[in-house]
Amino acid sequence: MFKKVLIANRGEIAVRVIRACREMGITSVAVFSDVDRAALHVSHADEAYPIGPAAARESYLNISKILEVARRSGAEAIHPGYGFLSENAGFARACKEAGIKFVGPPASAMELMGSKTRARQAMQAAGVPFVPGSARGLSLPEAEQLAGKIGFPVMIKAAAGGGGKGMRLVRSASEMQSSFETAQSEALRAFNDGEVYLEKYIENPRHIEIQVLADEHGNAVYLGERECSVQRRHQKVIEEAPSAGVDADLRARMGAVAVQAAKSSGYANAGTVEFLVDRERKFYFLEMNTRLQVEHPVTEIVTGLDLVHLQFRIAAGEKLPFTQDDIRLRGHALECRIYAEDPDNNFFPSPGKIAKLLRPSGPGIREDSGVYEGWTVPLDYDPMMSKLIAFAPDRPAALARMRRALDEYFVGGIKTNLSLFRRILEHPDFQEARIDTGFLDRLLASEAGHPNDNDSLAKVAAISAAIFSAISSSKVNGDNGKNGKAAASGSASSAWKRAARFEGIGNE
Ligand code: MV4
Repeated sequence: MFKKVLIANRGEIAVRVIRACREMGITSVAVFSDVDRAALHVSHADEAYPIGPAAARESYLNISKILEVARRSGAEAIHPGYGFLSENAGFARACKEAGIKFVGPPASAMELMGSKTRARQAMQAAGVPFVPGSARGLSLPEAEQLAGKIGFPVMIKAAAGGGGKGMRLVRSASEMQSSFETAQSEALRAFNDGEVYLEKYIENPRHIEIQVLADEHGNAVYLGERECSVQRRHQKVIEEAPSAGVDADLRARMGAVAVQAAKSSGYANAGTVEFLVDRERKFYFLEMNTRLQVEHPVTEIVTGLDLVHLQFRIAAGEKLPFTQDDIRLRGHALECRIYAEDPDNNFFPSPGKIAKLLRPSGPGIREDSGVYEGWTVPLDYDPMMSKLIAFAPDRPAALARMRRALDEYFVGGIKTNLSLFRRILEHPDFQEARIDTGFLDRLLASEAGHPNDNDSLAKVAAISAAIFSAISSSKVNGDNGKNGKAAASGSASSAWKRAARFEGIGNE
């Protein structure tokens, strides 16, 4: 096993990986930009080195700086986390040339999956089902002809895209030329590669992904699925495992395909195969993510495995310590991505100083956080603060735990999307797991013009509580039990009282 590892990332995922290092007896090396000097990952690590200005291009994306720190500190391996350099094949190659182990797949597999057309060709050869369309880049006349054959609506996608970047929905032949030209020029501008291809459009699919693990000796397993349909603008908001839309038979078939995708691409380490699942439960390969994903904890919980430990063991050359038959899924896990953003202002980022932070805990709760009270969330990076994970033996119990944990969660000083999760978890369609990739947009559209007023209600409650405590000699919560009314009924008024007591803590 490695003795020392550099973590080329920041925030919650850097903390997550550093924790695994500590558990495995690996010395951890953090890197930090000028605005991250006091960041949480820096204080968790055994060693920390500055790598430059706030701008990611000059720090967390600066390959030569990071390799220089690896050499200087004597790190034998680099864990890239997610985002930043995690899917950069050039970085993986540069690590190899520097004699440093990249904790991830070989650069060749990253390159293959980075090109959506090359990936489709490889998956076609491997017999993996994918959305009807082209497996290579097209000209406008070719695209028009193919669209006529498979029927509208279709999607034009950038070969170098992924994750929703460089996509265009085309509803009819008359839109084809302008959509094609826009997609092509967008792709050229964003990726320096104008190659576009075409797919049949699947209306309101579910987005379901399969976690795979492969070692460097040709063994691969799947670790079940994650339901990722609750998203906004291609940003996932809530993930869960397992998916209520996947039964044992579908799971086994998707799992076999995902393992096939990994084996046929020479994959190693942790990876995720993304699928669209239509209303008839037909599934289609979409793309493969060649990194550890944000939502990996829900898989860890239902499998009982530690994916980061396994990543290190695989990177160190070990064989997978289990076979497919050893994998058992147990219970249900949900994850909410807590962002410093304003749900009442189009989810605009809301970085700033965290004046007060009360975090949930207790049975069935895990929080993977990258922040602490008193720290200032910088505006230079993705404003995700933490991931709140709830788990229980079944989905209704996990939902109840998540709702309880959200009620315990309080962030003062900056805006967060916490109230959005309460709205989602209260929605009957979410409770019944009637979700697809259109769910959150429909929920937000139905609430447009009815702005979420939880925050103003909380202020009213806080003011009421302040007046109450000023004019009364009893404690703010002194009515609890005295007049026979328990405050734990879960009613709106008890939620206000709780909010007021939380607010009160910060102001006393
Ligand atoms: C699609 C699709 C429907 N049909 N492809 C969006 C992200 C990128 N990875 C692919 N995406 C989609 N591709 C076809 N042929 C619908 C989406 C899509 C989507 C996919 C996953 C999660 C959320 C989504 C939201 C809107 C559209």
